[in-house]
Amino acid sequence: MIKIGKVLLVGRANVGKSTFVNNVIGQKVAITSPKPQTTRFSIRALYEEERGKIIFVDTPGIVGKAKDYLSKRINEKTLQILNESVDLVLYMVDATRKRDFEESKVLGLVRKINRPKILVINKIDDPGKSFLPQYKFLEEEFKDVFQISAINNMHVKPLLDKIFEYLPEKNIDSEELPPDLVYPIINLDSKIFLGELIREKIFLMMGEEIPYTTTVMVDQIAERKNGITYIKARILTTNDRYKGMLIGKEGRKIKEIGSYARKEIALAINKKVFLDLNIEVDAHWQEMYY
Ligand SMILES: Nc1nc2c(ncn2[C@@H]2O[C@H](COP(=O)(O)OP(=O)(O)OP(=O)(O)O)[C@@H](O)[C@H]2O)c(=O)[nH]1
Ligand SMILES: [Mg+2]
Repeated sequence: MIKIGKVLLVGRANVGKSTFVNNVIGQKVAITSPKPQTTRFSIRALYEEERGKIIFVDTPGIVGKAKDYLSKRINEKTLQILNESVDLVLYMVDATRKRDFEESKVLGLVRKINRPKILVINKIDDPGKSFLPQYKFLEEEFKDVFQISAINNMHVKPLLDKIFEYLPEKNIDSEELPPDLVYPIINLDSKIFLGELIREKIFLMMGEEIPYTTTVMVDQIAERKNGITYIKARILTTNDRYKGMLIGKEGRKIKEIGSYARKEIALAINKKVFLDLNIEVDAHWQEMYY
């Protein structure tokens, strides 16, 4: 018998949910960036150790006022995930940000989830910008409260101990793992994961609004005879102006994005990579995929 269960991460955008999951697992399974709603769909990833298995369900951050179509759809989809049956909920808040109506909205949603919950106050490594006192009142409502720094793995171990306390004991053989787990190992089927790695670079390297006009489609991954892994991908954006900005002066921007992504992929698979990256205008990709 081992402990095994599903743990759902909920919180507003940018609190550090994906950073937490990556650092606990010890590998990048979800992309992260300083921009809100970097995560666009739920990501299931497996943490394994001698005590058992935790299936973390990372979710897109909930935004207070979803203005555009994409953001609205992401919010709607996230609300559906909150109804999923899980063993435990981690409600993550960001100590470096003021508590505002958005946080109240998320708290309202968390209250409706009828499962055991742990309050996780993240980013306590940044005392200069601490709004910790604003979250103090939540300690009455949540029996278990952990102050952590997901980025530095600070105080994460006691939180993991507590998570395991909540998980049920099961017979491993009878327990099926979800089929849609993200494995950070890149192979010929890793189109979605590779697309995410490229999309992350757009979030990190482009100005405010551009990332929200884009998605990335990986069309082909092939092992070439010369030992090079060939990856063909397209960045979709919604109009020509954005396309121009993504290309940049003399094609510099797209080159930078491609080179950053290629280096990370090459390092991950320990092979030479050729990334054939193009930009396409498709005014309707959001309705197609979300
Ligand atoms: N100082 C500090 N920054 C952190 C910490 N955890 C995450 N961050 C930063 O916060 C930003 C958002 O992190 P993400 O992990 O992408 O946040 P998220 O909650 O998954 O965001 P969405 O997917 O947009 O909902 C990134 O720039 C992270 O580097 C932390 O413990 N301390
Ligand atoms: Mg995220």
